Amino acid sequence: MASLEQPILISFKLCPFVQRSVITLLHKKIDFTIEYINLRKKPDWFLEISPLGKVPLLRVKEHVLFESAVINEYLDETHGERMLPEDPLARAEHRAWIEFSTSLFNAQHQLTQARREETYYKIEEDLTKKLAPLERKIGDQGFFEGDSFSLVDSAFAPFLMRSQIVADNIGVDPVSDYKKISKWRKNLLSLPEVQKSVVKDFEDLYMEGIYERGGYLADQ
Ligand SMILES: N[C@@H](CCC(=O)N[C@@H](CS)C(=O)NCC(=O)O)C(=O)O
Repeated sequence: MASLEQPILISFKLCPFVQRSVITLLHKKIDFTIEYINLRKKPDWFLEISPLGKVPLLRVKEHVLFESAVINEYLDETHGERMLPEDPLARAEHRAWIEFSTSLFNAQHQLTQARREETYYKIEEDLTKKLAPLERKIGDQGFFEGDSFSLVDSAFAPFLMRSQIVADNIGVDPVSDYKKISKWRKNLLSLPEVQKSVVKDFEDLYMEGIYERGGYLADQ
């Protein structure tokens, strides 16, 4: 049974931002409760406590945290070994790359929605270009930096997981142009905290969403 002190993560099964926080919770081995809501029919209690009407939310005692990057930093500061560097400059750099990961989620999502061939290829080209500075920045040991899992790894893993699913099911894979990111993806997707961060039928749900949207990607 869930303890009253356990944080509660308010979630949506397909949300990459929620997934970032689940990965951090699992990596830190923090006991938590997860509660799914339907974003198409947001419950009143959720709208009352969510300033932006978005998931994830983390309920901690009488507090409600929002914004996945903030939730992750709170979890990091309060549990176990730090997942951000001690040095302020390095830490700021990690935060900047976490912010960058959001732009990849957005591009990835737009790619699944584009209807016209021309729009689709423009988004795909932009997404592929966006990966170039990341390839230059990341290390070659299967993590963002060095040989340990950081909050940056946690932030990018949902994008990398979705890119692998699309590669496996549709054969479209901008990541495959990049050697280090491909290695990073393979390593992160082999980790238990990443594998267990989504529901069991996540791949089917994600692909169903793509086919339901009926964009150009679904026809590849
Ligand atoms: N910057 C936010 C983004 C969260 C976000 O966009 N969540 C989406 C689901 S993936 C959401 O709740 N959207 C509300 C809506 O669609 O109405 C974070 O990092 O937590």
